[in-house]
Amino acid sequence: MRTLSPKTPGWLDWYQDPSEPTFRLPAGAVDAHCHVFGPQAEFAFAPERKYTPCDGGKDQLFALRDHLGIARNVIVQATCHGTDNAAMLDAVRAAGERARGIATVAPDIGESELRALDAAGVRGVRFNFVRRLVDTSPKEALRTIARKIAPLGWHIVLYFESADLPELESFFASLPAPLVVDHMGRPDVGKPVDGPEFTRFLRFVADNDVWVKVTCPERLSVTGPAALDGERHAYTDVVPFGRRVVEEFPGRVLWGTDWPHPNLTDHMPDDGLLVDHIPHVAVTAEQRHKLLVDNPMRLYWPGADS
Ligand code: 0GY
Repeated sequence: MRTLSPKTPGWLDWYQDPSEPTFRLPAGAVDAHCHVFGPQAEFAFAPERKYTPCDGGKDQLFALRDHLGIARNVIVQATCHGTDNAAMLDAVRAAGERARGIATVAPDIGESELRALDAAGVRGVRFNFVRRLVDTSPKEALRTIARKIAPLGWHIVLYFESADLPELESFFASLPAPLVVDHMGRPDVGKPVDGPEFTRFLRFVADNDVWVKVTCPERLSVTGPAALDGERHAYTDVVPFGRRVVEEFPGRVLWGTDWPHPNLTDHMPDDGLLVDHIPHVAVTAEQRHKLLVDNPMRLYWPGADS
């Protein structure tokens, strides 16, 4: 029997028994950014991974989906599984039409393998530039992947630190597929929302018709999960950033839980509280319907009824 690797020291496991959100998600709401970790006994983690997480398999993801009132998931390949998409694909298949996938692939991937991924429900690839997660992100290799996936109508999910956008922006703009940015481009929320860094990000989004995931307040926040005035209102320092993106690009924003929340070191979010963050960033019913239903359906389930 294979020996299982121990979790990374200090690893925080996902939140047990998340609270019931006060905000009721609209029918058909999509969690457009979540992962599965293993379970390790069934799906080995990649040798080149930068962390070894707790298990967070499909059954636990689907239980959270049902608890929060989510209709569908987009399951994004996590770096701990490298280019072995088996755990993600198993989860997407098991969910039937209720999930889509984002894969990580190598540049030498063949057309038949890409078509098999498409048939299984994959709709994009993820390019990761976060140095603590990947050793390298060679642009020529990524360009090759982009050229191969574009004919399938897939998109490219970009994960990068805000400080790296100036260096990466022209490369991103040259890619031949729609772009989707994780976690609002990871702004430094200690800086002003009107400051040069976030303004540059918003211009990049506008100029290139980029989609933005309004995700991970728990990852970006400095003030943290402390409730405001006893209300279920956490991560308040992230609100102006999320609100700005939703106001400027109402038709190209997506929301997600980021469950099982890899690599958080100070606290693990109550996923119920993350749902209650939504009405603070999408303040009208129309904005919320676009964010949670119309936009992800257009990108991941075009033509389907929500
Ligand atoms: C996220 C964030 C992180 C990790 C990954 O694939 C991953 O390992 O995405 C992170 O550590 O910032 O998007 O879930």
